[in-house]
Amino acid sequence: MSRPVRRRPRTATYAPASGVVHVTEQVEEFDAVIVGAGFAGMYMLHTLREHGFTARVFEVAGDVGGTWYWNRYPGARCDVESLEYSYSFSPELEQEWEWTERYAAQPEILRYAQHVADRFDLRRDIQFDTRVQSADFDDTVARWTIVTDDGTTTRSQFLVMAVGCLSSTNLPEFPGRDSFAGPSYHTGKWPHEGVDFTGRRVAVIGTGSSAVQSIPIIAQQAAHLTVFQRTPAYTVPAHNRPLTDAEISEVKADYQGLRAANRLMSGGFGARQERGEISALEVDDETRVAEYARRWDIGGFTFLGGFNDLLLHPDSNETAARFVRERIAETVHDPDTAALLTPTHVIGCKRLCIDTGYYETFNRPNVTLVDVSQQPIEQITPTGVRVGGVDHEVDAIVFATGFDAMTGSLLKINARGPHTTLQDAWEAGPRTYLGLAVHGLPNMFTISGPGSPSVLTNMITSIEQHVEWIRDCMIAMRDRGHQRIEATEAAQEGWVAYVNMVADMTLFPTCNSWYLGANVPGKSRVFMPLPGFPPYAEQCAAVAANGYEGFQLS
Ligand code: N01
Repeated sequence: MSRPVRRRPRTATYAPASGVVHVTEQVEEFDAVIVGAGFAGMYMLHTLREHGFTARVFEVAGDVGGTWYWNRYPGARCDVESLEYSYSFSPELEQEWEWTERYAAQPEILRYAQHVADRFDLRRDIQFDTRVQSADFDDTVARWTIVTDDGTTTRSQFLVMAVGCLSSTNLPEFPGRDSFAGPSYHTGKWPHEGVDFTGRRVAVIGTGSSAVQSIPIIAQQAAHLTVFQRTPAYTVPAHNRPLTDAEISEVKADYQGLRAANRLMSGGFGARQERGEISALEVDDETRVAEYARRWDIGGFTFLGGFNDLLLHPDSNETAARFVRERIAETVHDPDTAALLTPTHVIGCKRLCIDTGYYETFNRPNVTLVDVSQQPIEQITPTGVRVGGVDHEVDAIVFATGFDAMTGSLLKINARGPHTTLQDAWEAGPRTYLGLAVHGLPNMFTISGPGSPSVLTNMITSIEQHVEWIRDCMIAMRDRGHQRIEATEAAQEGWVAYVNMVADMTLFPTCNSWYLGANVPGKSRVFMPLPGFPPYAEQCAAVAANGYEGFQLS
């Protein structure tokens, strides 16, 4: 394993002037500074180096892995199958890595990221434990000046934001939150040494994917678990299991074929399950229910793949929603609890959860569900959580309250272009061209930025497509002697209108999801991801083929 870049002592030179000794810093300069060493930053670094560019990665965490470095809560695992949630850029890597389970757990995915870092000797160009604070673009020389929290200044031609879509935790300002006397945890910043809840009374606040995965495991450990639910989740069984040698061999025999097929899927994954090409309303009830039952038994996201209009037509969607509601009623013994767990919104409008024993957990005698949809959490007290005047006493609180998604981590960096800051440019919500660039911030790229398919896809498929597009753009600029690239305002406006138009054709904007920023009080409501990977990838390729249409190059 190579050694990571350490925080360096500043090298000082002495420049006497006017009889006074000044200290000036030697500033290191790179072709690109990359922010973040998750799957996006790691591949960006690797491919830039392979193509003769110099790059430095800054990463807040102590090692690679991004979301898989931080999200160590009990039960954390990927909801895209492990054979598909992996890099495709290296056939050797594909062949040598062995996944053990259908859905990989967090420790295994982190080991994979660490293996990639070792295999491609990435750590020598990554500076860990370092936060990028600000980045200023000097238009006279077309260079970014980047300041990190170790007080160091670095310069680069390009700034690549690989900060992740779900990396800035959302911890609501519950009244009295900091008065709680016991330990509290956020699922997205879980202690590395793990937490033992044995014999303790635990509160989990939230019922999104992180809660759905952790609740069944915490319930097995805790003396009592109280779940505070604002919106019930739709969740489909994972049917996780060990992978067999036969299925691994079958995929590895034509891995690139599977990758190519996945790139033709709307979400960039799932090509091994066939997709229904007709409306849910074109078949009779019996056929439809049989199809949902078949897919329920397979498990995972394929549940929503049986018909082609489940996220387009409310009546079609309702048929799938009804199927899940019936499973909840069948599974949960107490009718009041079952009713509370039953969602009424459009299924898939908030990200579908994939679970192992979630609804069954509410049959346990040590689990209580508290509805906070009508009466919000009133107060966190030193001894628990108060709702509607009732104190629920607990020894520990788990905030499974999600993330300031897609824009949170980008806006924490003070990025300043010649005439605007990113904060000002996005005051009314994120605006990008292709989800890759922002007018007013030249030579800056965002990997899986708002306005690109990103979180609606297998993230690694989207990351690879963006990384390769950015790399090819940098190569084209080098070949043509260009120093500066900026998305035009007109191209950006056109793209924002297009993303809104596509989103409005779907049912996605109909509920209060983090896709819309609705989970963070005060955040602008803009549907951030773009549905549909294949047409998007074609558009990006066409932009490049047409000489980076919509960008100004000089
Ligand atoms: O976060 P979430 P998450 N009072 O935003 C509730 C990915 N992921 O960390 O729905 C009370 O989904 C909130 O309630 P509501 C995946 O993309 C993937 O679970 O806003 N409750 C909600 O129930 C996922 O979608 C995997 O009404 C409050 C919960 O907290 C994304 O990350 C695993 C509240 C937050 O749910 C985020 O998932 C985990 C308040 N003030 C995560 N504020 C897999 O790969 C928020 N809530 C499987």
